[in-house]
Order: sequence, then C-alpha cells, then structure tokens
Amino acid sequence: METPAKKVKEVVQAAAEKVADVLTSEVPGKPGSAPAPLAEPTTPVEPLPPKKEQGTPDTVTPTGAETGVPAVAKGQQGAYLTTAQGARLRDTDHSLKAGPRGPILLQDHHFREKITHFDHERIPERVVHARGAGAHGVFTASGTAEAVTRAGFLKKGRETPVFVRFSTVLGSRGSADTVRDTRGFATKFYTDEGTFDLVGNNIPVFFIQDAIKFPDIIHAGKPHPDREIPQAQSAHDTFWDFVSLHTEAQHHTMWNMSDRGIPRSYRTMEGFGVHTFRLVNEAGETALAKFHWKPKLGVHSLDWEEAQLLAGVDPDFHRRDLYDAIEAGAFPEWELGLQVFPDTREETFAGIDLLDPTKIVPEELAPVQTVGRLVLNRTPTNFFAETEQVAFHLGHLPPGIDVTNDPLLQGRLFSYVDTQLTRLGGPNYTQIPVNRPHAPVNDMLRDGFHQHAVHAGVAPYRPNSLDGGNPFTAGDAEHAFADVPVVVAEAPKVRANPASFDDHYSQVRLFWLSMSPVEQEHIIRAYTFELGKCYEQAIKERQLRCLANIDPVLCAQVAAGLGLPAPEPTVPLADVTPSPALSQVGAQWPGDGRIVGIVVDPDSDLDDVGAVRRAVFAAGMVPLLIAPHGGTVGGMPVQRTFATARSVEFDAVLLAGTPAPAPDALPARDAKAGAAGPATVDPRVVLLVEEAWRHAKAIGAWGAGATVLTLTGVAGTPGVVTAGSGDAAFAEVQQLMAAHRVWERFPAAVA
Ligand code: HDE
Repeated sequence: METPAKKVKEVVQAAAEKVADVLTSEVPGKPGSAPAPLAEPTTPVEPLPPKKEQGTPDTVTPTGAETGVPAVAKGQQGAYLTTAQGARLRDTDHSLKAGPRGPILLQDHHFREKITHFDHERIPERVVHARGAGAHGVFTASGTAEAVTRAGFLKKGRETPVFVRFSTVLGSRGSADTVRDTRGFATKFYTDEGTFDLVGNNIPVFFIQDAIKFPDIIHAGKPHPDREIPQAQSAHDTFWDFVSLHTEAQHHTMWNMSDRGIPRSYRTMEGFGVHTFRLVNEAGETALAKFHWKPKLGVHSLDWEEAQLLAGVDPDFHRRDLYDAIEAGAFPEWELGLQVFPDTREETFAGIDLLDPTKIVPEELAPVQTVGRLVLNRTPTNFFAETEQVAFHLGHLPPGIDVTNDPLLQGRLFSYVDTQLTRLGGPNYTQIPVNRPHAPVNDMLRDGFHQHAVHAGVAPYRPNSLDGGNPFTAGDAEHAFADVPVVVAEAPKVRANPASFDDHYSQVRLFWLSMSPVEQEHIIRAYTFELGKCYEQAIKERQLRCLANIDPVLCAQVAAGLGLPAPEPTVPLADVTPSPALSQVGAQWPGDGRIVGIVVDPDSDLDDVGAVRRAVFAAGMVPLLIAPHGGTVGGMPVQRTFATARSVEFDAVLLAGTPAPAPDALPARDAKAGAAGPATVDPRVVLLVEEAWRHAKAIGAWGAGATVLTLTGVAGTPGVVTAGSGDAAFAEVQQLMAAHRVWERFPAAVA
C-alpha cells in the first residue's frame, strides 16, 4: 500500500527533477496553470489541473483512511457550470425577472443559492495570528532523538507529511506582511501515531508567564478599541502602557524591537516551541526539551525603511516570497533541533527555570541537537480550504512527547480547541481535509455540525458488548499515549508564580549584549520610533525606566531620541555572559530564491544580459528584468518597468546600462520620477540605486551601467562592484549576498 510518506517522497523527487528546468526558464508568480488566451474561451473543457507546485491535503477520509483518490484538487468536475446539486445551468449572468425590466422573482433558486452562499463565504478570522501563509512539505527524521523520545516520527529515516502555517500576530487578515511583530511558525506533522502540532513562534520567549494574561497583552497590542487604529503594529500607547507596567514582557519586547521583529522572509526565520516539553523514551525515561527550527538560509531581516516601504509596495511580500520560492524549486528548509535537559525535580537548568516562558537557555550552555529536516515543497491549492481552515492545537501530541507545568502552556492547552469551535463552526473541524489525521481514528465523538464521517455501529461508549467491545484501549505494546506520572508537589492552591519568575531584566540584558553594534543600532532606532509614536509622556518615561534596568547606553540613546532625561536603574544591572548564537550577523549563507533586479536600457548588450540572467537562475536565484517599458527586450520578458519597480523587491541590483529618462519619467505620471538626480539618468533608476545602497544591498554594474554608479555617487563604496562583463559582476555580487547585507554600510555609533 502506498503510504502518505511515500507519496510525499514521490512529490519531492518529481519536484526536484523539475527544479533544473524551472530555474533556467521561468520567473515564478504566474497566476494560472495555463496561459490566458486573449479571446474568451467558448469550447467546454474540463477544469484545468492545479499548478505543478501546488499540493492538496492528502486524500484521506474523515477518520484518516486513505481513499486512493489522486492527490489533486477535486473541488470541481466536468466542463459545465452546475448548481450545488449538480444540475447544469444555461445562464448565470441574469437573474430570473418578470420581463427584462421587471423585478426579480422569488422562485429564482439559482440566484438565491449563488447569493446566499456568497453571503456566508467568510468565517471569523483568528483572534490572533489572523494573517498567515501556509505550505505543505515533508519532515525526515535523522534518528538522533531516538534516545530521548519514543515518538515514531522521530525514528531514523521516517518521513512524515507536514503542513506549516506562518503568521503575524497582531494584524487582521488583510494587514501587511512586513510589520514589526512576532511571527507564528506552526507545524502540523501528520504522523502515523496521531497528529503532532508544534505551535511555535520565531521568538523563543513570550510576553507573559501565565496564560490568564493573554487577553491583556493582546488587547493592549491590538488597535485601540475606540478608533480601531493603528493596524498591525505595536507603536502605540496601549501596547507600551501594558509592557512598561507588566515588566515580564520586557524580554519579548526587546526581541520584537530587534531585527527579529521584521524578518526578510518566512524562509529566513528561526522557529521556537518556546515552552519546555517533556520527552519519554522507549524505556520510559524522561527528559525536558525545547524545540528549535533552524533555517538553512540563515536568520535574516529587513531593514526598517524597507519594511515600511514594502507594506505599501507589496503588502503580501512574505507570502509571495514563500510561494514563489517553492514554485521556483528553491524549497525552504529547516533543521529541527532539540535542547535537552535532565528532568529534575526543580525543572531548572544552569539556574534557569525551565517552566518560565520568558527565559531562554543560551545555546552555548545547551547546544541545539539536530533531529530532522523539514522541506516545504508544495504551495496550497486553495488558501481558504487549507491555510485558513487549518486548526492547530498544543494538545495534539504523539506518544513520546508530553507537556510540562509551564503555566502558559497549560492555558494554551485549553484555548486552541475552544477557539476553533467559533472559528470553524463546531466540534468537527478535525474532519476538514487539512486537519484530518493520517493515523487511523477510532474515537467515540459523534454527531454535531458538519459531521462528515458516517460512523457504523451502535455503541459509541465504553464498556460495550454490542459492538464487540470496540474500541479497545491500548497499552505500551500498541504505542498508546501515556501521561507521564509527574509528582505534583504538595502545595496550597494559590494564584501566584514561583519566586524564580520575578527576574524580568537579566535575560533582556543578555540579549542586548549579544547583539553586534549594527543590530544594537537597529534596536535603539526601533524603541525610539515606537515610543516616539506614543502620545502619553508618562508611558515613554515608564518604558525608559525599564530600559535603564536593561542597559544605560540603550536607555540614554532612546531617551535622547525622545527628548527626555535618561532615568537611573532601579535594579542592579545583571552580570551576564552574552550568547553569540543570538546575533544574526557574521556568517555566510546560500542565496536560494533571492531576487536580483537587472536594469537594462535600449543600448544594453542583451547577449550579456541573457548570460547574467542564466547565471542568476543557475545560482538558484530569480532574475527580474527592469526596463523602460513592458513587453520584451531581446526576446526576454520584462518583469518590471521603471514605473512598477521598487528597490525593496530586490536583494541585489545589477546595472547593464545607464538609461536616459524614459518618456514617462514625469512626476505627474509616476511619483518616483520626482527623485532628484543627474538629468541624464532616468530618476526612477537613480532612486532604485540610492535605496538599494541605503538598505545595504549589493550593487553591480558593467559596461555603460558603471556610469550610474558614478553619477549617483555610490561608486567605490563597500558592496558596489563594477566588472568587465555581466557574469563577472554577478559573481562578485553573489559573494556579497552570502553575508546577507553589506553591513559595513551601516555606521554604528554605539560600537
Ligand atoms: Fe497562541 N493562539 N496563544 N501562542 N498561537 C492561537 O489559536 C493562545 C502563544 C501561536 O497558524 C489561537 O487557532 C493563548 C505562544 C501560533 O493557525 C488561540 C496563549 C505561542 C498561532 C491562541 C497563546 C503561540 C496561535 C488563535 C497564552 C508560541 C497561530 C487561533 C497562553 C509558542 C496558529 C487559533 C495558526 C494561535 C491562544 C500564546 C503561537 C486564541 C491563550 C506562547 C503560531 O487559541
């Protein structure tokens, strides 16, 4: 029998074979699976297949049995439009009226079906993490976790299908991707011992230590309830009011103010399970552990100005990046890692309370050990069916992984099922295709709204004799889930935290001191910006008091920006050892799926441009040609014109010419054409180069392109190269891109 994992493997192999093809020929982003003809098609055809990079949830029944139906979307069948009941229709453009000018007749069942369904197309968005993007993939275990957990999907070589949903936290479904915020990183492993959901974030700590505070932090971060502004951001009074009073939030807040708050891509984010989990191995021995996702491409962020521009130029930047990368064959990849700690009665490690979700364990103290690899290789076929309806829950645990008493985790165990009842309209959301387990399901849950399973038998209760006693409970031999019989200390029933939860500053200082000078500059800039957007001076002053307890330099710099005095610390500054693993700067990474803009003009050597384009594809990146007008140049498609291009879409810019102002270089036609610069160069190209330079991106030129560099004054500065040919220029630029940005361009005042 073909197992789901085998199917996934086949998809991966087939996709891998196509990669070479795709990379040399196509720029990702085409909307349909076939090109659109100019004339409206009139010959009936069957529904077109999904695009080649698209996948669907595996075709299993509501109880997890394989159906054998091909894994392509079968949402529609046949060439003809039908009602929801399958009756073919003659007309869907006119309602049934009493004469051409008459009122609509109540008997128009097609009109009513169409409009009624439309009226109910929306479901409530998630109260948090409303905006997200998902992808299918496969997880392959390396076997290194076998010593600590008996979870079958972590056994050597085991392949498990997964669905991952990335998200922002604060914004509504239609908000911009690039806002400063925490990102969700939720993974559904369809294991054959039951589904495992690892519902994590890209930040390893959380704002609060107890789940009962979740409504408070979210109400504070969401738009103000009276005016419903600002959307999807923390730069406002209610957020800073709360975090400056509720100081356990300071650690998470610092991460948000760092570059981690504005990721370059979902593909360049780390992921963290945040809480400590309890693992159980075959021998019944337990260990405590934290989950980490490590991206193959490294951890990279946007520049703040870039993030802001992108929110307008391409609010879908992160989702587009995810889908385009998969379409181009640059499959996003992460290693799953574990930090493992002895399961002691104190539940601490190196003096750090493992139940406190505002604390990390630095990797230098407990290395992250790789236990498997995640590859995302298929985009969803339908956003609503898959990404919107996917329902994660921390209680979806396979045998071998159990929870701890982290009070945040405990509260989440309640919340995730509860929230789906409203969002997905009832208790049977686990039967929606993307939520269906791949393990056989034999529960005694029955009936309810949207029941898709046709349960047989008469005895959904235990014990029974009428259904032969089925279902039976399982033991160790049958790999039953076992709750670890942890001893609960004898203690009074209280609403209180352990005293170890009271340290709110030492790890914030540790994070700050672990940053490189350029990263510290960004943090200062972020705090200054966010507090600068607050209205109330008292809130700014109160947050400055918190910063004083973290670091005097940070506090003084932000205070100066706000025009306020820097207060003295109220607690002794912690003596901490920095953790270099927290910094994002200083290594070299692969450039899969990154975007290279190539500026051409009518005089460019198009053979050379063609060669560069091929070299960019061959490097696993995506070349976009930027020309004075749309259409083609030298037979190559133009993806951006000077009017539609903006620097923030590109990771690097190559110049194959010095274009004179195009006919539409008029501020009245294109606001960007108002950019100041030499009169001989199209002002949009000047702006492109200036912005790319300001955002520390590599810039390369050859031939006449070098003139732009001189005229814009960037020639000879770090990360700006000129070469004799396009290939040579790209080779240098590619090397620069490996460091992510040309960091030397950012002057660091606090160094
Ligand atoms: Fe969530 N969280 N959360 N959260 N969370 C939800 O569940 C909640 C927390 C996270 O892509 C909701 O299905 C409480 C930490 C992600 O569908 C809701 C608390 C972490 C996602 C909920 C937390 C997360 C959610 C909203 C405090 C990182 C998106 C919709 C104890 C480890 C999942 C839903 C997706 C979503 C509750 C804190 C991650 C309301 C009560 C800590 C990635 O149930």
